Amino acid sequence: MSESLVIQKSRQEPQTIYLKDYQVPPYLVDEINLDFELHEDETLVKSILKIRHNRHSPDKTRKLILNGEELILVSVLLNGEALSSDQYEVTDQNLIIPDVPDSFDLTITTKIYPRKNTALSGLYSSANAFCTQCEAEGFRRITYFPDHPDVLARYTTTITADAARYPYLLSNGNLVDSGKRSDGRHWAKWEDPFKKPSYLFALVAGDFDLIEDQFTTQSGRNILLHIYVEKGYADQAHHAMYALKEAMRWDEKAYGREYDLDIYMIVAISDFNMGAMENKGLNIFNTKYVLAKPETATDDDYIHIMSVVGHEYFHNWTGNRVTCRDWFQLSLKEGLTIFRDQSFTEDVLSRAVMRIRDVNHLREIQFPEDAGPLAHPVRPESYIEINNFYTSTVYNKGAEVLRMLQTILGPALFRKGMDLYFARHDGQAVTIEDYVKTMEDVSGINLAQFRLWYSQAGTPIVTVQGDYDFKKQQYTLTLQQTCPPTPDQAYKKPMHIPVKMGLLDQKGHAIPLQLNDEPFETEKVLHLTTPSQTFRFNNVPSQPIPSLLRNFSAPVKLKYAYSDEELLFLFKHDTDAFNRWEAGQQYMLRLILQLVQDYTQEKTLHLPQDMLDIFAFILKQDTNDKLMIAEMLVLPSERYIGEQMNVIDVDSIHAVREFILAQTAYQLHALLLETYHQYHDPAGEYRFNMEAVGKRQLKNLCLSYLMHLPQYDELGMQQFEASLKSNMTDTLAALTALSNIDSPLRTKALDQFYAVWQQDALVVDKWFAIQAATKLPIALPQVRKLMQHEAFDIKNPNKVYSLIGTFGHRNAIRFHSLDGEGYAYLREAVHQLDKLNPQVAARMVKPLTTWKRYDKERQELMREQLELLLHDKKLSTDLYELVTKSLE
Ligand code: B3K
Ligand code: ZN
Repeated sequence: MSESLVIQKSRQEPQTIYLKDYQVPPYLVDEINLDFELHEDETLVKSILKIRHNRHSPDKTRKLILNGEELILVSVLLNGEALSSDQYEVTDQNLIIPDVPDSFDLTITTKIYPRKNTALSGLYSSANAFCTQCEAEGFRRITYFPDHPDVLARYTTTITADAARYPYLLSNGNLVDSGKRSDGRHWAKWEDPFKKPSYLFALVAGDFDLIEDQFTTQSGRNILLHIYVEKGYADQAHHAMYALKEAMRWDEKAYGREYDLDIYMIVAISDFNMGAMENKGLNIFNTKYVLAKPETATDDDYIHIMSVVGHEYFHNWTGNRVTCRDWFQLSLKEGLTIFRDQSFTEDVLSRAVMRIRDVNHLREIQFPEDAGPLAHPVRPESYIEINNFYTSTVYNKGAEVLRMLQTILGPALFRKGMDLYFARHDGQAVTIEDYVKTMEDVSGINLAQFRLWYSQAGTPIVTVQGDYDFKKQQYTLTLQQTCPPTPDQAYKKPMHIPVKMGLLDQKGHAIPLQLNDEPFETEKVLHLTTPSQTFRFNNVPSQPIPSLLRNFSAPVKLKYAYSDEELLFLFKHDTDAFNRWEAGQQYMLRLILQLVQDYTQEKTLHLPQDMLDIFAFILKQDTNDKLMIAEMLVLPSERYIGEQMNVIDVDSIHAVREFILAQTAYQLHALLLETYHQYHDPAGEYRFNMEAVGKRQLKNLCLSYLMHLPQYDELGMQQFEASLKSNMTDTLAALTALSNIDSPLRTKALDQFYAVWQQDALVVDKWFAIQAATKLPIALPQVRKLMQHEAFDIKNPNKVYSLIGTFGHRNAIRFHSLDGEGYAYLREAVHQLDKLNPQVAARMVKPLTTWKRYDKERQELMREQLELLLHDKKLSTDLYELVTKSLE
C-alpha cells in the first residue's frame, strides 16, 4: 500500500472538551507491541495492538477512532490483512476504521521525524540522543493509538539503532532480550509487566555516563538504580542518587509503599519542556533537576533536586499504579504527589522553612491565577488545550486541599485512607471522586461540603474578629468566609475551611483552649463551614492574642486587625514557626504598603526604628536554625506586595522595597558585616546539610543587604572571585548583587563568570537569568542582545526560561516599562516560539495575560500585544486558549 501523507491543514476552530461529556472508551487495548527503527531523520514505528470492544461502552457503532498527529501512515493491517485506503480514513487528528470486529489485532506502521520535532512532545532528538515525552498527548505523535489515560495496556518495546552512536537503548520495565545485527545496528527488547496508560510510555537511546547504585526494599528486594547523564557529567549525578534513595526510604516509612520493578532508571536530558517525567521505570529528567556539584549548583538547586526526584519517584504509586481516568482528574495524581513531595522535604530538610517556601509559592503564583482571567477549579470542567492545565492551581492548590483533608481526618485516618485507596484502586484509572469517597469510607466523615474545594475556583477570604469578656473569662472568635467570583462561577457556596489556631497570653505562653465542653488543648482546629460562625473559649484568664491559621492550614486569605505591637509580639513568641514568620511578613507588608502610599504622595520616606530593632533582634538570635533566621529576614517579594494592591504599582513597589533594603543596610551595616564574617567560610568545603545551608543563606542575605551600599561592592567582588570555581551558592549570591550595580565590576564579574563556565549549559542558564533580572535600565537591550549570543538557543527550553522567562516573570520594573517595549519584546518572542514549541510559548505569554491588574496606560499597551498575537490565524491551540480567555 502506498504511503498516505496527511497535508497539515490550517487549524480548525479550537474545540472545547468538557468533563460532563466523558465516556468510557469504546475499545480497549490489552497489549501493545512496539518496534522502533531509529534514525535521526526518520524513524519507523511498527505497532501491533490487541484490541477488544469494551463491554461497558454503550457505543455499538463498531467504529474505531485512534488519535494521531504529525504522522505519516505507512500501512495498516487488520488481523494480518492490509487495509485498502477506502477501508479507513485519515485526518490530521485521527485514523478511523469504520467497521471493526469485536476483538482483533491491528498492525500500524508510521513514519516520524524526530529531528524536526521542536515541540519536544512525542519522540525527539536532544544532543546526540533520542528521547520521548508523552504526557499529556505526546504518544499520538509516535503512533496511532486511543491516546487517553483510561486505556491501560501491557507494553513490549523493541528498539533498534546504530550500536556505536546509541549504545544504550532503554524503555519501560525490564530488559528481556537484546542482540546485534550485521549492519552495525543493535537492538533491545523491554517488557513492562504493569498495565499503563500511553502517557507513561518512554524510550531513550544514546550514549551516556551511567552511575549505578542499589536499594534494598523493606521486604528485602534488591533494586538496581541507574542514572544516565551526558558524557563527562557523572560527577554531577551523586546528589540525585542520594535524593532517590532518601525518597525510596521515605515512601516506605511514610506510606508503606515499596518500589515494584527490579530497576529504576533516570535519564537527564538537556532539551526538556518541564522539570521531569514519571514514565514507568524510566524517568526522564530535565538536566536542571539532576546535575549538581558544589561549584555549579546552588543550595536551592540541591533542594529542588530533592523535591523533583522525590516527586517523580512518588508518582510510581500516585499516578502510575493508580492513574487518572481522564485529564480533568489531573490533580488526583499531581496534587497528591506534590503533597507527598512537600511532606518529604519537610521531613528530611526543614519542616518550617519548606512550608514557608511552599506557601510563598502558592501565594505568589496560585493566588493571582485564582483571581485572574485563567482561574479554574482544581478539577477543571473544560479545556481547549490540556497542556495549559498543568497549573499551580491543579498542582499546588491541589496539594493544599489534601493537606486540609489530612488536618480534618488527622494523620492516622488519613494514612488509613491512603492505604485503602491503593488497595481499592491499584491498576485502575480513577477519579478525584473515587479518592474522596475512599477517605469518606475510611473515616465516616461526611465530605460533601469539602468536595467544593475541587469544583469551586477562587481564593476564599476569611475575616476574623476576637472579643474578650473579662467578667465571664470568655474569649469569642467570629469567623466569616466569602469567595470572590471567578470566570464561569459568579456565586460561591461556603466551603469547609479548617483553621488551626492557638491563643497566647501576654507573656507569650499558650493558653489552654476549651471549646464548649471539649477537653483542654493548646492548639485547635476550628471547622468553618458556614458564612459566619462563632467559637467561644472558656476559662481564658486574660486578654489573649490569637495565633490564626497556623502552618497555613487552609489556602485562604486571612484578615484579622492585628496592631503592629501584636504582630511583633507574635513574631517573637508564637510557638508555631510558620506563624512567627508570617507575623513578620504581615508587619513588613503593612509597612511597605504605607510607604508606597507616602511615595506616591511624594512624602519623604522614613523607616521606623521598631522595624530595625526587630531585624537586629532576629539577626542576633542564638539558635542553630540559621536557615529560619535568614528566611525571616527576607522582605515580601515585589510580586506578593503587588498582589495586595488594587492596581499593581510596579514603580512605587520597587522604589519602596529598594529604599527599605538600602536603609536597613545603612542603619545596621555593622551588625550585618559582623554576621557576614561570622558565617562566611571561604576556605571551607561545600557540604549539603541544613546547618551549612543555613549559614550560607544567612551570610549571603547579609551580603545582599550590604551591597545596597556602594562601599561593599568590593566585598561582593571578593566573594565572587574567591568562590567562582568552588561554590556556586556564594558565586551567584555575589553576582546577583553585582549585576544590579552600575559599575565596571558588574561587567567584569559577568565576563569572568562566562569565561569560566561557558562549557556548562546549566551554569550558562544562570548567567542568562541574572542578566535578564537586572534592575538596571539596560535590562531589555541586554536581553535582546543575548538572544543573539552564541550560547543562546531558542529551541532549548531552559535557555528560553532563563532569558525570556526571567525577564517577563521576574523583572517587573523593566518588563512593565511605560514605553511598552518590554511587552512588544515578549510578544515577538512568544510568537517566534509558538512556531517551534507551543508549550513553551504558552508558558512565556503568561505575564501579558495579567493586564487587568495594572493601570490604564499599561492595560492598553499589554492588551494591544495580546490582540496582535490573535492576528495570526495559525496560532497554536495552547496560545489561542490563553490569549482569548485573558481578553474576555
Ligand atoms: N507529569 C509531568 C508533567 C507533564 C506535563 C505535560 N505538559 C511531570 C510531573 O508533574 O511530575
Ligand atoms: Zn507530577
